[in-house]
Amino acid sequence: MTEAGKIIALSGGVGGAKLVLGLARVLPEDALMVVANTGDDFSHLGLNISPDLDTVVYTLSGLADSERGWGRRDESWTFMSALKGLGGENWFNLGDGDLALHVRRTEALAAGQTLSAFTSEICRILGIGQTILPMTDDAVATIVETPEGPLSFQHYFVRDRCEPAVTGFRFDGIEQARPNSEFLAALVGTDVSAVIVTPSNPFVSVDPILSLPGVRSAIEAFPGPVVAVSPIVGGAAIKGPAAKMMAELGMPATALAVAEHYRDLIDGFVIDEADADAEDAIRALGVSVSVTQSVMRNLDDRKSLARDCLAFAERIGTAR
Ligand code: FO1
Repeated sequence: MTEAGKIIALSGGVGGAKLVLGLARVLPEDALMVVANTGDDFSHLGLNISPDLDTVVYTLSGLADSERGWGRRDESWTFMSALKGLGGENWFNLGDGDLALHVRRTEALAAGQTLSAFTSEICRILGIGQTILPMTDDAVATIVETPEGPLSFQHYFVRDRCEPAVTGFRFDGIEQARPNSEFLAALVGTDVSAVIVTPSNPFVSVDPILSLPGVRSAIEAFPGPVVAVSPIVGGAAIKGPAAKMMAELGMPATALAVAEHYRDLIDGFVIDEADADAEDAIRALGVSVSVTQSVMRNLDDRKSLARDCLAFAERIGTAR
C-alpha cells in the first residue's frame, strides 16, 4: 500500500474470517477494522450468542478451531452431553470453553453494556490489536423464507442443516437498527483506503450489513476502492450454502452472478483462476476484475489472497 490507510473488511463467519486472518497478518495491527454480521445472532438456552462475531474474535486471537472454523480449539463438550442427558435442546453445539464467552456476553448485555463495548473488552483481554465491530448494537434477525414458512437463521443453518429450499430472506429489525457508529464514521472519514467484502455468503452474511440504514449509501459515497472476493469458485461455494441458495433463488451459482449482485457497490471483484472465463462478462458490468488463486487452504493462502486484494485495491485507487 502506498497510502498507509486503514482497511475495512466486511465479514460473516467462517469464510470471511479466513481472509480477515490473512489481512491481519499482512497489515499493521491498527490498520484493520472488521465489521462482522450480527444477523445470525440469537438467544439460545438463555444465552446471547453471536456466532459470526465470535468466529472473527476466536480467529484473530488464535483460539479458533481451524478444522470446524467456528468455536474454540481444544474444546471439550461436557456441557453438551450433560444437557443431552437432561433432555435439553442439543442441536446447537456449545463447547465448554465457548460457553464462557456466551455467559460473559449475556451478563454484560443484561447489565446494559453494548455489544460493541463488550466485544472491545473481550478483544483487549484476548490481546487482539485489530478493531472488531459488530455491525450494530441493535437486534437484527436474519429470517430464511422457505416454502414451509420462515425459519430463524440458526434453525435453518444448524438445526435443519440448510436442507429447506430458500425463497428469500428478510432481516427483522433492520429498519430500526443503527449501524455501528465507529464503522460509519470510518467510511466518511479520511483514513480508510479501501473496503474489502470478504468471501462470506452474500445473502445472509454480507447483505445484513449492507441493509442497515445508511450503510449502502455510505459505501457508495466512499471515495476509495470497494473490492469484493467471490465466495463462489467453479460453480460451488467454498463452504456453506451460497451456491445452493443461488440455485434455489433461480440464479446461476457463478462468480458472475455474485458480481451482478454487488455491481452497484463494488469497483473491483476478485475471482478464482477456475472462473477466469467470466472475466470479460464481469468487466462488462463496469467492475474491474482480478483473477487469482482464491481458495484459502492454509495461512499462506490467506496471506497471499489478502496481499492480492490490497494490491488490487491500490491499483484501482491509483487508476482513478
Ligand atoms: N455451526 C454448525 O454447523 N453447528 C453447530 O453446532 C454450531 C455451533 C456454534 C456455536 C458457537 C458459534 O459461535 C458458532 C457455531 N456454529 C455452528 C457456526 C455458526 O452457527 C455458523 O457458522 C454461522 O452462523 C454462519 O456464519
